[in-house]
Amino acid sequence: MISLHSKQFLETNIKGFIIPSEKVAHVQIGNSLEHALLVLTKSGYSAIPVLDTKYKFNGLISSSMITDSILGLERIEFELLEGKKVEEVMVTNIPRISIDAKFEEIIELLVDYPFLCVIKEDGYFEGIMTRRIALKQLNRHIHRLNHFL
Ligand code: 4BW
Repeated sequence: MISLHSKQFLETNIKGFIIPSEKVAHVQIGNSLEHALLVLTKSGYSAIPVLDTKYKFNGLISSSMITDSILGLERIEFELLEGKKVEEVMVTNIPRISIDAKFEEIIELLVDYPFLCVIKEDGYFEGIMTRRIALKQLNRHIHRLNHFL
């Protein structure tokens, strides 16, 4: 009985649980690092997605990637922020998931990544699946299982 319920949970589609693109703080590839740092600081998130002008997903950028890129020998060279672009600093080698993904796949990935970007086949950005949402659902599932014990 318990294993049947766990299987059902792991096979649940993530569709109803993602944060949709319009609610996700993001920057665009052509933006300056100064703008990106402003968005990161104002939103309060440590890393956010990078999109192109057509809202296709390109990568991720974080505050630490930005500071690292302007780190001089003796000081942080803040004057470089305006001239550098997001695309020079962002990372692209990160997992992407589809809207058809199931909890089984994403829980494994969320061990290493705080959030996963949900991308359509044509590259358009659909939203993110966060560690918080996944843990919340897992917690609900564990508490439901307790009723069977
Ligand atoms: O502004 C915030 N609002 C709320 N409600 N929670 C926040 C906020 N900032 C941080 N948190 C909490 C969340 O629980 O701290 C965790 C770590 O944040 P992070 O990574 O290091 O900025 C948050 O965990 P989470 O909800 O599982 O989110 C995991 C990561 O997903 C965040 C951030 O990089 C990204 N993220 C989440 N919501 C986002 C977002 N990026 C852009 N736009 C969003 N709406």
